[in-house]
Amino acid sequence: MSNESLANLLKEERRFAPPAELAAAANVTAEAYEQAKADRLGFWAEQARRLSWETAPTETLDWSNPPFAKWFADGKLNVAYNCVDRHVENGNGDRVAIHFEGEPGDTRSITYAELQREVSKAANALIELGVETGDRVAIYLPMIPEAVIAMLACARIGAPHSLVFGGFSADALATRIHDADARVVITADGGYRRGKPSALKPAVDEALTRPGTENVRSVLVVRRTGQEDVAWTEGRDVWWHEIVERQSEAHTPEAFDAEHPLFILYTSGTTGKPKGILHTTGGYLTQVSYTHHAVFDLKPETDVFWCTADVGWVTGHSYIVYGPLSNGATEVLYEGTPDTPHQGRWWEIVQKYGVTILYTAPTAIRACMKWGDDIPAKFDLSSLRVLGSVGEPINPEAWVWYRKHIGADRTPVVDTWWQTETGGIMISPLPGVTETKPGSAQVALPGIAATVVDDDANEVPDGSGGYLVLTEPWPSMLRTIWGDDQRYLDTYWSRFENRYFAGDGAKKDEDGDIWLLGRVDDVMLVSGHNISTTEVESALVSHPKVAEAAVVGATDPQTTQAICAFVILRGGVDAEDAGLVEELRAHVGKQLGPIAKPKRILPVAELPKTRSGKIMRRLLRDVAENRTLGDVTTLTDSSVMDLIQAKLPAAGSED
Ligand code: 6R9
Repeated sequence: MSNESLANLLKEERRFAPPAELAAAANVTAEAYEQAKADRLGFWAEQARRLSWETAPTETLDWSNPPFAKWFADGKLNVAYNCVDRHVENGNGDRVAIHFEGEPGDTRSITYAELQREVSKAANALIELGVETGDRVAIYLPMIPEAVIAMLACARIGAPHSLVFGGFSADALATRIHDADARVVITADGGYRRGKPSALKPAVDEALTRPGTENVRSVLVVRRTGQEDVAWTEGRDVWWHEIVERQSEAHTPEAFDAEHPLFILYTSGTTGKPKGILHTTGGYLTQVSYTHHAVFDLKPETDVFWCTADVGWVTGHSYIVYGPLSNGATEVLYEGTPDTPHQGRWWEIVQKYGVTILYTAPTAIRACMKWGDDIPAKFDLSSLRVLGSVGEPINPEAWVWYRKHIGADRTPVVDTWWQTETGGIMISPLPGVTETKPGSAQVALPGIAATVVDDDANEVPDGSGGYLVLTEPWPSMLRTIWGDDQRYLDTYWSRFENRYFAGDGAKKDEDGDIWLLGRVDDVMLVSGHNISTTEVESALVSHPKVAEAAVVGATDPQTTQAICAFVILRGGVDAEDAGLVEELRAHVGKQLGPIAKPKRILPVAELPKTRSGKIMRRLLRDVAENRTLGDVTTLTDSSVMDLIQAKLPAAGSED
């Protein structure tokens, strides 16, 4: 997109200084940037001292065989000890670790002392099931405390876990079990979603009939919904309450090498089989612990933290489990959807637990905007002091709404950019330091080196766009793709020499602040101009009649690609209104220039999204180009695509 349209986009730019009170007591100040700049490795070595090591590392980074990094390689530690036991030993056993809120309204508050007992019992149960250090354990659970307990139990015994979203199909589960060669699966009879129990165990049973899953010896089943008709394979299936409850509450954690595998997490990518992203122990825990402390300004004695992500997404791993618990936080874990049983459920939870820090995704913020300002206004949200966003570029409209209607125009909003592959937050404002700009993730954190380059790997000047790259290794970086070093090299390190290419387009504004522009695979080419989907979407949702938008480039004989927009309208707007499409096209034209006007605009009721809220543009491209739909196994709700296709008669007629 031209610099002129960037200038347009930034024209309405507002800035928000950190609240004085927060800045005065902030965990991290501007000095951290200086310190890290002067001695990056020394800075990370210091952050590693946040953790309790059985053997303190003397080495920081071993980059002798790039891009295969080793961090803190001669150190030894136990992740579960760091997330649980040490807080009990420090006298904080009575502090609540997790306030669990089930969707039906059942609750359970678990202190650090209880968590230590639960994790120890679960670790002992896994050992009884024959799980040894290094064995992989697949976890396919709803958002219940046992998910966190199971992850920590695996970490405690050095068995890497592989979480699979509860919403994924038996096929997706089987592929992941096979690729990781998992030996045990931990699941539940079901979980609650949208007011109803939704079964999980049948998908496990089906997955385990597929070739490649034969090495699964045991299936450990949590009873959550109490559904009566749970099929049972004797000798393989074990109830959690039967085996875990009878275990000893004592388990001595063993220290593992800093580079011992902690977990594998699959990302679907755009094509091909899912990539098993491998994270290890010491570097990962150092960075998630530090970033959670720095970006959210967590004060463990007084804050109540809530990350609304699913534990099956990397955000749940790093900012429900390992970051907050390593910092001794008190946090909320909520099982269900934001609109069950009513659209104020989240705000009711914030009020009930006095949540002070909320971390969520732009898609959820836009849904709340669509439901109306009056809903959060009914609740007391005055406890909130920091708001975070993750998962997609947040359009300035949603950012401002979030700050105003959830944060009382007072709280900083931190837009955090990172990936499954990066393990922890990489680019984000610091709430006590940065003057925030709606829509921009702004600056690399202390100790992180990110920039924007052109096709030839040259750093672009301020005010221009290109590709986001990371120029130095970081502690929580992926170590490889499980079982496929070559794919690791090809996917991330081959586009630019010695630089990690994140796959995202980005631009630097006149101040050098970074604006994320979406996946480069999604960039559209219209009559010789590169146009980012993010910018057109952002322009569309800045129109008062549009709640959400997804934009794709569809092959077009005249212009190479034509911009095709799918929009969800705000409540009360008539989709049949004859002038609507023209009005929206004109609005985009005015904001970004005539070249960015969508050729087609289609009002729809829903958009296809992954469970982490990312729009699956690939599927919309299939629709816009009249193709059979590709892989839908990672879609939250596959019926959405039928609805969209039905709206598009030309495209829907194919199969
Ligand atoms: C944590 C997570 C990674 C991709 C990433 C980018 C997008 C995430 C973002 C963002 C703009 C942000 N993304 N956070 N884009 N601003 N604050 O989302 O991991 O699911 O692996 O996705 O998500 O495109 O490359 P993951």
